[in-house]
Amino acid sequence: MLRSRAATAIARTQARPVQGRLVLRGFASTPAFAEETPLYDFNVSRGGKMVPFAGFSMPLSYGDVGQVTAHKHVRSDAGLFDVSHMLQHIFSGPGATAFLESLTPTALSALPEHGSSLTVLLNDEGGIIDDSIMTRHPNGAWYVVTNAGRIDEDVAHIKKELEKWEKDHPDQKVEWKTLDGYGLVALQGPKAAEELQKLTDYDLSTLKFGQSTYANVGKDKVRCHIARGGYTGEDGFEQISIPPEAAVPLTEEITALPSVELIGLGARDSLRLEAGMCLYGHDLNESISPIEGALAWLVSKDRRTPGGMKGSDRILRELKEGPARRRVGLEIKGSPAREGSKIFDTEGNEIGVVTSGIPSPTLGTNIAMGYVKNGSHKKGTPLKVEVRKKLRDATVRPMPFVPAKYYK
Ligand SMILES: *[C@@H]1O[C@H](CO)[C@@H](O)[C@H](O)[C@H]1NC(C)=O
Ligand SMILES: *[C@@H]1O[C@H](CO)[C@@H](O)[C@H](O)[C@H]1NC(C)=O
Ligand SMILES: CC(=O)N[C@H]1CO[C@H](CO)[C@@H](O)[C@@H]1O
Repeated sequence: MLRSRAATAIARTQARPVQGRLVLRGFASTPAFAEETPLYDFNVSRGGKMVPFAGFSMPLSYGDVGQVTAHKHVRSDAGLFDVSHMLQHIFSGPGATAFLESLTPTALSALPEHGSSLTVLLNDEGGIIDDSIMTRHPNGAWYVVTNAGRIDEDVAHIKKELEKWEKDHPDQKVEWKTLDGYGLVALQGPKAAEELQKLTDYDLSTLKFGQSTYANVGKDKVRCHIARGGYTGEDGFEQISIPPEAAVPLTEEITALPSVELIGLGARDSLRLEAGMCLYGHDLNESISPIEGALAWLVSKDRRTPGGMKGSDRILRELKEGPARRRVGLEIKGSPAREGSKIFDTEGNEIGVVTSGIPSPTLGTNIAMGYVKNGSHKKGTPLKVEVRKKLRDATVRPMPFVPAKYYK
């Protein structure tokens, strides 16, 4: 059922006690963990400055191009990101839709074929184990992408849930595999569609935000899963999933397109923060619910019933009464806040913490997101943020900071 990448994650976690017992057994050896993506050599040969990220060696930037220049290129032209470190899964079989739905608060069964949704994996307390994009393929199969930094936790969780599912639903089988060795790249920016169109016969003007397709791409007509959407807030294709043998040559072809530059993780982080998107492990963690995380829109109306999703007691209560803390956007005067900067109300009471912060390359102001106490979360609320031992004036701002330009 499981191919090697997930199996490796299981092996690494097999001795981890969860609630006082060993949950994962049956893998005798612990193979070395693959920490280079299929595009590692490609990245290095293009002058990638490789840094450790979520257990992988990933490009922070390329060549001498600074983060702000790379960031602006994505907003004006198009940028290509290697995101092959993320885990790609396929779930299929008669029980696939219902099983995945049981892990999330989202009405996945209402998605049309080729439709995708951002969603979250919930723990029993309604906390977020990971965020994920789930796409319905034809024949009831699902293409799912989860975060690299959460491979151990996600794989252990899915395995445990699947064992339970198979016991309770013997007639609703689920097949689960991970796409090992596949490349995954994101092409983002206002010129992404016109550039990618040069490499495919598929009419990309028919592919809207939140939709996916299989299309033949490049001179070798490689069949790729392509999903339109964007973590940067720009139009583009957040998921171009490339079979192993074509991962490097096709990435080279896309990179050779006139407006396309390779963009590293540094600019990816500033772009997603301007777009108001969360980075798991910073803006989301297992103690945070979708309501606290300002992701209530992922909790579908027909799931909002007692027992209608994992952690429904807490999630329904927070929907009704408001959560105790809430993720907000902030604009900060004077100096950029960073993760961990404390947030105060104007009376000097500590009311929260910054989870991500940058000087915004697009806006020229200091932007951040963080969690504040219920009551201090409204747009325009004046607050204070401690940056380098000084309290700076801050204001709660709506997100995204930079308006999204999706192709709808
Ligand atoms: C989750 O994030 C919140 C906000 O940053 C933080 O206060 C809390 O300690 C984090 N919890 C865990 C388990 O990491
Ligand atoms: C949140 O604040 C509102 C008023 O702004 C209040 O009615 C509600 O009870 C509060 N909820 C919690 C959980 O503190
Ligand atoms: C320019 C550069 O650093 N190229 C390297 C790319 O990666 C391969 C294998 O990792 C090296 O052999 C090259 O020297």
